[in-house]
This record gives sequence, structure tokens and C-alpha cells, in this order.
Amino acid sequence: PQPIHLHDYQLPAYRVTHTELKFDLSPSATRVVARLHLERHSERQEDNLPLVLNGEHLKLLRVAIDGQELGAGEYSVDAETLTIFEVPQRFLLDTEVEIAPESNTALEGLYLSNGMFCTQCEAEGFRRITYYPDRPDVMATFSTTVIGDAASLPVLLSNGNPVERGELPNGRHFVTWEDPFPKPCYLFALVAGDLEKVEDRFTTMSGRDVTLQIWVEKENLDKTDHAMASLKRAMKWDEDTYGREYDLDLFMIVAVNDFNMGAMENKGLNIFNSAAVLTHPLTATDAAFQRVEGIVAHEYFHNWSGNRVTCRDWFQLSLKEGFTVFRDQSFSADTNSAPVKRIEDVSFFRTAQFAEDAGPTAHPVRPDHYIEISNFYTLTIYEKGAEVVRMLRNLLGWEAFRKGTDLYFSRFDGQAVTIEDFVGCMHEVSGQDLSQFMSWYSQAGTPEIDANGHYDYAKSEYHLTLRQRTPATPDQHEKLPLHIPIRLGLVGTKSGDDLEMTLDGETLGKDAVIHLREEEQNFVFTGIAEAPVPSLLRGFSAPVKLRFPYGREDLAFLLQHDSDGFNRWDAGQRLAMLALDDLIAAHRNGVEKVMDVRVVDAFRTLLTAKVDDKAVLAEMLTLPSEAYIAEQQPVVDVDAIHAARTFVKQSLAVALRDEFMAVYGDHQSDVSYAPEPGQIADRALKNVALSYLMSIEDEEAVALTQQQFEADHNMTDVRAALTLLTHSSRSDLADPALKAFGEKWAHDSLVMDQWFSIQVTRPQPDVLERLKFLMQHPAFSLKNPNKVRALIGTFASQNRVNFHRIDGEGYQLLADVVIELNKLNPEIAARIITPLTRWQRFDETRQALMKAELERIRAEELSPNVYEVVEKALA
Ligand code: HT7
Ligand code: ZN
Repeated sequence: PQPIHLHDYQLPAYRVTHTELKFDLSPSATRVVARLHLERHSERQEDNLPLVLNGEHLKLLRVAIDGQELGAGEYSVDAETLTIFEVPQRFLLDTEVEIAPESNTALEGLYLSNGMFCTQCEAEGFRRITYYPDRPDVMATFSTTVIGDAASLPVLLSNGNPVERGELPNGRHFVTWEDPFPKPCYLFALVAGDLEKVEDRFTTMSGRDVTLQIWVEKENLDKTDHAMASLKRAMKWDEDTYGREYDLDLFMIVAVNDFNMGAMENKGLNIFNSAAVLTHPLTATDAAFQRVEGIVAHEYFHNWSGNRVTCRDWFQLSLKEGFTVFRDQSFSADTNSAPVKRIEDVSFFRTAQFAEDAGPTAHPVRPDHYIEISNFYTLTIYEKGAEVVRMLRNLLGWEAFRKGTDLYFSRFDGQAVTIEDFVGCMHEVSGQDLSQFMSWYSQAGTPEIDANGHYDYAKSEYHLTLRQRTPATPDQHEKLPLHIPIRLGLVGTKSGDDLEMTLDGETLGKDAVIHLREEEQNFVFTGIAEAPVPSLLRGFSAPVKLRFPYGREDLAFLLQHDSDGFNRWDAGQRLAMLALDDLIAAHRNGVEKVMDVRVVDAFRTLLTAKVDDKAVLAEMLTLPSEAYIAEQQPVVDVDAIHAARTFVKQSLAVALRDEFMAVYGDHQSDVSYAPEPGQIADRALKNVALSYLMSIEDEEAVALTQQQFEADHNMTDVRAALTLLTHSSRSDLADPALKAFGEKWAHDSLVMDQWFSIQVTRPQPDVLERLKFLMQHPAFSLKNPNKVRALIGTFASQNRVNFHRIDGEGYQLLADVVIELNKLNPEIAARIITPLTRWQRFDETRQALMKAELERIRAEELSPNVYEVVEKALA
């Protein structure tokens, strides 16, 4: 397969102004009749431009122009295109094709999930439905008629508004839908099945009444309340915050069980992975409730950032995804605990996106080439893209940023545009020079900042030096200095307060943003009356790695006094990292491990002081994950990391047993479950405390854990307890609990996913055998992406000691799965392979084993998806 390059972009030769579709649904032979209203693009008037349409896995039955059927010499068809050699300036193209949804295991285009027909067209799935210019800069209005069997498919949905319905011979019926908003075909959707709906209403800011529907299988009707409430909150928030109003009279969400990602923002008909929409206190954890809220909001927000204003080409993907993630993060921060949301997002980002940016598939927020676009739905496009938008918000301030988004939405409504168009609006409203800032979009890799500072007592000055460098990434060896906003404060060591800062004669206040633009820059803060500890990169004001030679006392001080909640948490993480570094070295050198008392003291203070924000406290008590620790090591030693982290956890549990026990007792409650911030914080704190106590298998804690499991009050507490019992060294605790849970929830696919994940994260060495056994479980299927993620994905990404077993069996298992999935579902295969591609970070033995598995995969006949990833990994 050949790469596609951004610099080769050309306007489409033909535009589609209106698309008429008719689907006659059948699992093995669906007929799709299409009438496209086409015209030559006004800016592409070269002579004799053929019409080239995308189409894959289609059986072409008929093709006609302006009613005249075409003969053999007038067109050609290959595996990817239909070419018509001569066409008029403006014409109607009729095609008829046949497709087989039942054999579509890739879950792109039209497929079957539990007997229900559904579609996934982003990025390039529409070409598996009919011949079409499948590119986002071709925007048309759609009229869609869906015909199906009335008994088995009573519900027939598509985009827009239903305008006609009726009965047909042979027990069939039809519904016609019209979508008045021009859209690219990646936003097309169709759903047909035996579904039931929950309905509600929303009155928009201009007083229009919108019907809201969530369509699910009958047995899930009691799991939609939270998604519906989240949708209404999101609609209101987007009006209040961005002035964005919903435009159609109907907004529908459908839950499907087989889905490659979380959800899809099809115009007026969002399709959701059932895991991203269904919740119930007894089946979903707090984290799942919050994830559902965030995803419902994300897809809804796309109605403006993505649908009304869309991307010119797929290189601009972050234009809609980065911006929409930023919008959903802000919504969740406003709805829940803002500092905790930021801590969660950043801690995930620094673990997973940093790893991506340092690995073989590193790419800029706007890539300049790709082989398979679906490989580019990455953490860099989504999360780093969101960080870049957040920096723009911070550079401009909210008011100017909002003016910029207003301008963007009004100027480009109904158009397919570029990242330059977005940043151009920000420049226009603020007058700020954002030319250097644009490198954030084109340069891959995580910038590293080395900071140093000293206090000049005689002059009452604080001198801060910042030096930036972005390491080379596979396609880019030379990097330019970036424009990096650093939010900071100087915390007085005597007072514990933020000090007033003056820079170059300008008063900045106690919390300010300074701009790093050069490779190296010095900042002299004057009038600093006492020696400070700098609190740098507050709120993670830029997606960078910042090093500063903090002593442990400095970090303990910031942990107590920093006015920025995020940096207080970060100081604790840095302090724990220093202790962990020593212990990793001790483990490697076979030296006795000794716990750092400063960490114990810091945790004691946290546990006993009356901290108001319990959700932040729970985060502060959580040690850096093994994956995050690994990110900090030059060569990853999985066993030493696991041993060191376990040692710290157990040492804290021994030293602070009574304090943890008190925290657990103080936050036990049997009030009826609600996914609201206060309750969520209490549960998080209680369960963190319990996890410390269970790390030493304290007898009283064991009894409490069993009680919590048996009380069956809500899934957050049950899952926390089951995880602790399953991960303990005692099979007399693990086995009965797992058995009871597995039997109780055998009927609920989403709960069984949790049951799978809990088992494959066990640290015990028998886990690989258990995983192989579970792959034969009736609830497991390689064809269902949620099952693959729950069992294989969780094992490979979260059970580091066992995935990286030195006999290579973990690698072998993953490679076997990738080889199978490559044939069934290339998108999922190319995602699940990720841990194997990170071989560069490990010792020589593991490197060789991982590479051998990649070579074994490479020897197969590969899909473009897996081919692209494997080639990069082995380059
Ligand atoms: N915009 C959606 C992307 C998506 C997707 C991409 C590739 C393959 C399958 C997919 N399903 C959904 C989701 C979103 O970001 O909102
Ligand atoms: Zn999105």
C-alpha cells in the first residue's frame, strides 16, 4: 500500500449536491440504490475529467447517467473504484449494488450486530455501502429510504427527520428520512432492528422543541437515564458556554454491541458502543458513569465542531477531534470536580500519549502522510490536539477564544475546512501572532524543558532558566523551538503563600503565564521578598515534560502549600517517583529496600489533615502507575518497577494501617447510589484506603472487603472489592468471589467484560493460562471488539509483569490474536498490537522476543492497517 500525502491535496473534481439512497435490507444480499446529483466543481474545469468514485466490497449491478444505462466501454471497475470516463457538467448518476452485511466482520460500512443492521462510515466506511466520492469535502443533503422486514426490523432509522413511512408487500415496510443539512458521507447512518426507545425533550435557547430518543434492546431500557440526563446537560452547556444550539427537531442515540470505537457523531443519529451509553448502579462503576457522560457530550458537541463545520481532508482530523475533546473535557470539569478531571486527564496523557509520541508510530497533531487513516484515530490527534486547543484558550484568554470560536462557526458553517482556518480565526480576534504556535500541529514528539532556578537574597530576585528541546521522532530529525505557555507561581518558603511576581517591570500577579519561545530563556522576577519554591507548569499548561531539580523537602512543601490543586498532586507524584527510583535501583542491585520516611510522613499528613476535596485526596493517595513509572525509565525493568511499587504500597500500609482504616470507616455509607461528585469522592477515597490495606492482606481488611463485595450495593464498590480479592495471593478469597460474580452476571455482556478484565490483571504468574482458558469462555468472542479489549487489550497493556514474561509467551499470545484479527477486523488488530510495537524500551532479551513476534506477523498477508503499524515498528 502507498501512503497519501497532505501536500497532494486537490479539490474534488465533482461535487454531490444531493444524495438519494434506497436500502432493501437483507443479511446476505442488501440492495443499495443510489442517485447522486453531481456537478463539476467550479474550480476544477480541466478537460475531460473522469468521474472516479470510491467503492469496496461492492457488487455492481447497474450504472446509468441521466437515465441512460452505461455500456461496458463507458466505465471501469476495480477493487477500489468505479471510473466513468466521460460525464456532463451536471448530471444524475444512478447505481445499484449488492452488499453482504452478515459477512462484514470489519464493522466498517453496513454490518449486523445481534441481528440489528447498523453502519459505521467514518473514516472511509461509506465506500463499502455504495459508489461515492468518499471524502469529507464533498457535502450533500441526503434522502434515505430504508426497507426491511416489518417483524424482525420494526425500527428503521437514518439521519434527519422521518418524512414518510408505509407497508410493502411480503411483510416488509419502509421509512424515508430527509436530512436538510449538507454533510459528508462519513456522517451518514442507518440503523434497523428490534429496538425500543426512551424519549425526552429539550427546549433550545431560541425556544425550539427537540425530541430526544435513546434506542436500545428491550432488556436495556432501564440503563438509559444517565445518558439522557447527560445529553440534556451537554445541550444546555453548549448553549451557555459556546452559544451553540441544536438544529434538527430530533436527536437520536442508538446502542449497539459490536462497535470498533466508543461512539459516532452521525448527524442526528449518534451510534454508540453499548459500553459508552448504558449504565445502572448495579452494573456500571462511577468511572463508567463519568465516561458515558463525557462520550455523550463529546458526540453531541460534534454537531457543531465536526458536522456543521467539518474537515477538508483527513489530515485535518484533529480540527474536529482535538477541539471536541477540549470541549468535552471542559464540560466534565464544569459538571464534576475540575481539579480531579484535570488530574485524571493529565495522568492518562502523560502515560499513554507521551509513550505514543516517543514510539515508532509518533506523528504530529496534523500528520502529513498516512497509509490507513483509521490508524490515525490516536491519542496524539485526540488528546494532544485537545492540549493544543487548551493552550490557545490559555494564550488568548476565554473571552477572545470564545470570539474566535464564534467567528469560526459562523464563517465556516456548512464548509469543510483546515486547521489554518481555525487558528486564523483565533489570530483575527486576538491580534496575537500565532505563527510559531503552528509548529505544535506539524511537529511530533514531546518537548522536554529543563528548568533551573536560584534565589538572589541580596537583590530579592528569583532567576529562572528554561531550556527546551524536542527529541527526534522517526520522520522528523530536526525540531524547531515551540511557543510554550508556562503557567507558574512562586511559593514563599516562609509564608507558604504565592508571592507577587514582577517580570521586566511588569506586575504579573501571583499566578501567571510566561512565554517560552527560544531554545533557552532567562526570566528574572524582581521584588521577591523571601526564598520561593517555584510551582511550574500549573494545571499542566503545556503538553511537555518539565524537569526541575526539586529536593524532597521542596516537594513535601509544595504538596502542602501549592495553591494549584493540580501541582499539589503533581508534587506528591514527583516525591513518590524519587522514592520509587531509589527502590528500583535497589531491586536491580539486589540491595535491601528501605522506605523513604518523607513519603510516609507526607502520606500521614494527607490522611490525617482535614482535606476538603476528597476526590483530589484520593488521587493524591494513588501511587504513579507501573506504566507511568516505566515511562520515566531509560530501560524499562518491569519486574523491578512492580517490586518497587508493591514495596512502597505495602510499606505505607504497614506504617499507616490505622490511618487507612480510619479513612475507610469514615467514608462507608449506604445512602442510595447516585453518580454525583460527593458520593464518587467518598467511594474513591474509601476504596483507595482498602487497596492499601489489602496489599498486606490485613485480616480485618479482608473481612471488610468480603463484606463490601457481598453487600452488593453498587458496582463501584463491588468491582473494587472483587478486584482486591482476585488480585490477592489467596485463591480461597479469589475463586468463590469470581465464581459468584460470573454466575450472577452471565446474562450481562458489559458486566462480563469487567469480569474478564479483573481476572487478566491479576499479578499472579498463572494469569496467562487463565487468559487462554477465558478465551474459550462462551461469553468471549474474537469478533466483538469489547471482548477483545476487555481480555486481550487489558492483559497486554495493564498486566505488565505477565505480558512481558521473559519466556515471551505473553508476546506470542498477542501476536496470535493479531494474526487472527487481521483477517476479521483490521482496525482492531492494528490497535491491539500497540504494546508489541514499543520493544525499543526493553532489555535485549525482550526486544528480540518482541521483534520476532512482529516479524512473524509481517510474514502474513496483511491488511493495510496492520501493515502500516508493523512496518513502522520494525523500521
Ligand atoms: N468521530 C468518531 C470516530 C470513530 C471511528 C473512527 C474509525 C473507526 C471507527 C470509528 N468509530 C467512531 C468518534 C469520535 O471521535 O467521536
Ligand atoms: Zn470525536
